[in-house]
Amino acid sequence: MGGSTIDDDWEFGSASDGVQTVVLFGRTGHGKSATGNSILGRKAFKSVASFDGVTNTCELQRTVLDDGQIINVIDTPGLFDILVKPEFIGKEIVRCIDMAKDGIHAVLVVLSIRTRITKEEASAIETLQRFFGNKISEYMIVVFTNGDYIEENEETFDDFLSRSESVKAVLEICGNRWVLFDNRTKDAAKKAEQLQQLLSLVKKVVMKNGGKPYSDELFVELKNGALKLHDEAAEVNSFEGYSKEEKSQLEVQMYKTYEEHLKQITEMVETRLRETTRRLEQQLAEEQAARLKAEATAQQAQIKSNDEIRKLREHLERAHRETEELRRHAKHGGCQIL
Ligand SMILES: Nc1nc2c(ncn2[C@@H]2O[C@H](COP(=O)(O)OP(=O)(O)OP(=O)(O)O)[C@@H](O)[C@H]2O)c(=O)[nH]1
Ligand SMILES: [Mg+2]
Repeated sequence: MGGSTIDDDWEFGSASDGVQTVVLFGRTGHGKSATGNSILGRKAFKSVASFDGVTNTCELQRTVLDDGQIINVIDTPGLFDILVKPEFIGKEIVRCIDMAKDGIHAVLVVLSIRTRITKEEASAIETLQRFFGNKISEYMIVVFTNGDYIEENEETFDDFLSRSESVKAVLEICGNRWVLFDNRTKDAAKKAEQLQQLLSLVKKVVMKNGGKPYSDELFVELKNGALKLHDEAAEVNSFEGYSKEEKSQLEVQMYKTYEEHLKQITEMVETRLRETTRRLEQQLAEEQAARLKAEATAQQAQIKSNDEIRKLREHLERAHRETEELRRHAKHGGCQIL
């Protein structure tokens, strides 16, 4: 995993307590990096209009809020985009977990309201939920970007919501926590207000989860591996009677073992990813089959009811003809039928 060795600025133990980590998640071009920059209050992440993905790898930036709260913001590439290879996703997930270290306090699901939100967007979020388990939903907040679009088009946010079943599905997964963001605004008051809204949602999520960030065995494995490397490096440095060459050989060996450990975790992630995708595809196929079956049944019922209507109509026409016949007979026979 490129560059994923132990960082010099990694704070162990209590030093990292109190730091909150938020991860930006979403498909390419929805405004993850721009939202990250809005949170940081500076242009730290590259954010431009492009047909291709702009962010190629996970990146961490840090900010200190007015109240002293330290926030780590992790920007990610468009994971779970249709054409992205599982090996790439696997590596980036490991990189992201490695950066988050103690866990994730909030997952910011970024969705642009300028883009049509389709089943693909919803299924990317569902894949994330399946991959990490339902617990991750409790950390999710939807950040709708391009808030300026609503103003330009004199729409209400409810109009936008009512147009898409997929958005409703995403909101449901994310516990209906959402905020509307305009990453292009120059209005300082608006900037401050929307950021405040987002931060108070993050605070709510943190409180609801008892201050415990999201973490699972992957986080633990990665952290343990890195801690081991850190301790071993310190130990080797303290060795007396070893030459510089001997120490550097030991270090090379340590890093090799650590890289091996990372490789194993990446493989674990890839396996879990493949299994998640397989299950999701199977579920979608089952849903599709059930839908087709229901449609066929409804069609048959329609044919049956059309058939019955036709029979009824024939029956009525026959009755009508017989009445006419009787009427004619009665007329010729001198009786009167009303
Ligand atoms: N008008 C407007 N444009 C926005 C807003 N947010 C993002 N954009 C623009 O949308 C484009 C894509 O934004 P990015 O931040 O690069 O999107 P991303 O999700 O990081 O994309 P990738 O890195 O490719 O995955 C850029 O041109 C941004 O300036 C917004 O709120 N309003
Ligand atoms: Mg980006």
